[in-house]
Amino acid sequence: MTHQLPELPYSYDSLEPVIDQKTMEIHHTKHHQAYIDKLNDALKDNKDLENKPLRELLENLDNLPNEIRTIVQNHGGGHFNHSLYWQILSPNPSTMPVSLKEKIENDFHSVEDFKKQFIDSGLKRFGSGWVWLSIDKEQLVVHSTPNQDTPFMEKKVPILGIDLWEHAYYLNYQNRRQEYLEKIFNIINWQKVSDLYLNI
Ligand code: MN3
Repeated sequence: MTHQLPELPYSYDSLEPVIDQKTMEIHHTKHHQAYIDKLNDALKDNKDLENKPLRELLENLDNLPNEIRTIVQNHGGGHFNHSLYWQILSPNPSTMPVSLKEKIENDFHSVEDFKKQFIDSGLKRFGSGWVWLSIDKEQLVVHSTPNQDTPFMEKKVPILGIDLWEHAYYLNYQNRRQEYLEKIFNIINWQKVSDLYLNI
């Protein structure tokens, strides 16, 4: 079983004006597909690894053969991170379910404080990477990772991740990463984030 590009649960133009159609189409069919192709290529001579769930590979990078470890970290990470990103966006964003809201208020004082910390963390990530809301033991935490590194590398489990690579926002926002991060809060699928939180 090789890894495949997941279908989006909405059309490429449906996240406009926050994310434009062309960005979505190139991001999904070119960038995400390229991570999958390179991941599959790295695993093709190792049937055991090819059949393992992606998360298991990413949680145990140290166990991989030296010659493919970095490829799986970069391209397997890219596949995982983008698959999560598509899921937690929505053209019809839901309100935040109560249990998640209470957990955020408990761990960040308020939803507004969480958003501020999240945007700040995204702005402080130098170069390309991701900003996350993850579970660290029992605690919700905001953090960022470089490149396509996943929170699993820090023993954290992500429930919300935003792509900070310029390919995710450059056509609309150019150098305005802050505006992209602020606007993207209008299209978060909080029901999905909550499902991930409850099923951790
Ligand atoms: Mn990307």
